[in-house]
Amino acid sequence: MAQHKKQWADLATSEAKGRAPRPKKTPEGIGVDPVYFAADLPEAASDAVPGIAPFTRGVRATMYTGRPWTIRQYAGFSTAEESNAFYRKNLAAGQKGLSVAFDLATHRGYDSDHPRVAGDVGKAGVAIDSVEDMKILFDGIPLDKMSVSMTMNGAVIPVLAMYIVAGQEQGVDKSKLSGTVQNDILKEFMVRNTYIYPPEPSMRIISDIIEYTAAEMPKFNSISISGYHMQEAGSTLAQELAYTLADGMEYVRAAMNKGLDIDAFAPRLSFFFCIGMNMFMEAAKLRAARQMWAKIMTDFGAKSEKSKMLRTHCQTSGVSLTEQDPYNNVVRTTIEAMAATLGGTQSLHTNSFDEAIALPTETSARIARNTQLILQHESGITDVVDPLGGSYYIEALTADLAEKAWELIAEVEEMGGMTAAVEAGLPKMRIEEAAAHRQARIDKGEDVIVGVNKYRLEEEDELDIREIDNTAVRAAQIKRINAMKKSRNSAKCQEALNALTQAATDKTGNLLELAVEAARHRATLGEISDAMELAFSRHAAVTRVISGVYENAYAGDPEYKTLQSRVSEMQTTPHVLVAKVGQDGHDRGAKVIATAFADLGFTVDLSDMFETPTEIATKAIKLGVDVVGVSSLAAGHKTLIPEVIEALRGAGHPEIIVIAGGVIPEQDYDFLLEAGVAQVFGPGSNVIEAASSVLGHVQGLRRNTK
Ligand code: MLC
Ligand code: 5AD
Repeated sequence: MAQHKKQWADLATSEAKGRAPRPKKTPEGIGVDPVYFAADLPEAASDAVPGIAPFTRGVRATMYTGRPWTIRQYAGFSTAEESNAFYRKNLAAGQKGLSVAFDLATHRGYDSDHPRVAGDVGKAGVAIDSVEDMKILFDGIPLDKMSVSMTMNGAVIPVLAMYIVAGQEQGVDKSKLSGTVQNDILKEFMVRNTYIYPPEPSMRIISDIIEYTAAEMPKFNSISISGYHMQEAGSTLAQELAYTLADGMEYVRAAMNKGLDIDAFAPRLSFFFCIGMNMFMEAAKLRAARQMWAKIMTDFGAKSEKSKMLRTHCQTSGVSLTEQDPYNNVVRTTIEAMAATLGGTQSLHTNSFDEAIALPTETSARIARNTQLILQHESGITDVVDPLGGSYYIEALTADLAEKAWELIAEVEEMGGMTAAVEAGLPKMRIEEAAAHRQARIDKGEDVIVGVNKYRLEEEDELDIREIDNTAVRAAQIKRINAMKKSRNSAKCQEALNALTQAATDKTGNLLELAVEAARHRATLGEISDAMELAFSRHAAVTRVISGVYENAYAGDPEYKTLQSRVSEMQTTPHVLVAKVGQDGHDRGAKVIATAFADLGFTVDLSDMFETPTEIATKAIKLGVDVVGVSSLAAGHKTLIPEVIEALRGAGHPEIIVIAGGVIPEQDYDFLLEAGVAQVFGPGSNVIEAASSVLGHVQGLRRNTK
């Protein structure tokens, strides 16, 4: 066999005029050879059977030949009425399962009338304040037939409680409900940021939910252990794989520590991965994940085959899509959807092509859905189980990725498991480093993104986008909350809330069971969250800026050097506050900007998460910054950024420059500029160029104030 390799290497070297072929090093640290041979097949590959542990080739013997994957499009916006109408239309057009996107106020445990969330209500998902909203959301959708996924982690107790009650009031007992709740808090602390309580009580919430659903809801998946958001935050695929499985191990331990039998709950643990543009590596990742989880569960003592099955949902990667030349995104999403299905996913969301600009419209959602329908009905992907099985390359990659991921898992385990590692900030730091490296490669043109750093259009066409009238949604929600509070039995409601606080304090009882009672008595989502907050408190994360990545990536680059000198020649160092406002937890961009600017010599402060516009303005003034750079990725920019400017002006500091960055449609640029924003940086902005323009603004400011 070695002889084949040698034969090929000689031929390839002469074809390449004497240059010996070399492996390509991936961000995961895996060397990918230009060609693979039978000798590269790992030993286990030839014995693998679909439907038999370790399930490398799939969790089912028949896979898609028996039943295709579930087309499950994640969606939600505005009010329950509007989202319900959207769901019904999508189901009529071929979607098979539901997946609810809640707004950020709901995620963070605030009712729509809470002053902190004025800019977030109904924006990035649907606003749900009580059982009444939940019933409207599923009106006309039989919950005993439809499997429903709910992406909820922070306010998971009230949301699941309201879902259970909405089912009961629809005539469906909880034992008949099928679906999934995300309920994965560890990755929230790492990357997604919609936590409410500190890690320890949050872990209790998870084990209470696993306990309750294992006993009462046999068809319901108690958790969706998610790597998706790690990749979106910039992780490598090995990191995504490793930290997701390590999170899973931690949840299994938490449930076992409660005295639960592993085979009673493990069959209903489910997973969720991101599928980006590295097509073969992504398919290999899903194969490696199944193989590794089967081993992990066997080592934990699981006996049932079902406990060893890693069943997963996948979503194509949002961060891989571009604002520029956005129809290219249809192609990207198709490639990613192929990787997910060739890798054997159970359920899939395909992103819409307007992803980098706004929430999907009817049209963009239709194309996203049809991408899956075309794969299922026209491509032949469903005809054969594990079509990639036996490929020299895929099988070798599966083994290589698993090896890398085992190393990272070992590192976490040495720290005492994922809760300890998360508290120490290790995985977060590793992911942030990987994110900064990736951005630097894009900025330098080493990683090509068509239409962004190569083949860029001179002029872009305008797109129709979905706009949400956030003020109207909020007013409607407040009206319904008030009406409900008037008609409920307040004493009963309060009693149920008190019982919840008591159980949270005493570490007794099951929080979900008690919350079901409170929800039935029309306690709101905010009230149920507050009842637990009294015992648990609210978590505040520590923000940190890593350094050196840009400096190293640009070592020896003359333009970078010039920019650094321009910064250092300023009489006083330019000072920037990189800020997140409102409940938007997407902080990859803010972190990357902070890192890059700090490396260039700016003084950089990073705001805490979830601050109000007034709090940001106050902080900026106190720090004496030149610039506030607001990063907005959850559609709150038109409300929240002007409020920052107003607050600065109101406090007598109109000179502080405000810059906006993030997912901001071109259509909104003029509005923001008129409101006083100095410059807007959309998706695909080159970070070094942005730094140069910001420096220009600061130089202008200094000239004016001389
Ligand atoms: C499947 N079945 C088969 C079969 N294939 N039966 C016979 N032959 C075959 N070949 C059976 C299954 O056993 C199951 O029944 C039923 O059919 C459904 O199949 P499934 O494979 O379990 O699919 P599904 O119900 O869709 O469940 C998939 C899942 C689940 C297990 C991954 O957890 C899920 O739907 N997750 C979705 C998560 C999600 O949408 N998240 C969105 C996140 S968005 P039975 O009886 O065994 O159950 C996000 C973005 C953000 O997070 O905001 O940040
Ligand atoms: N509707 C549809 N898709 C959404 N996403 C987030 N919120 C919504 C929503 N309300 C998708 C985007 C994003 C990923 C986290 O989920 O693709 O990148």
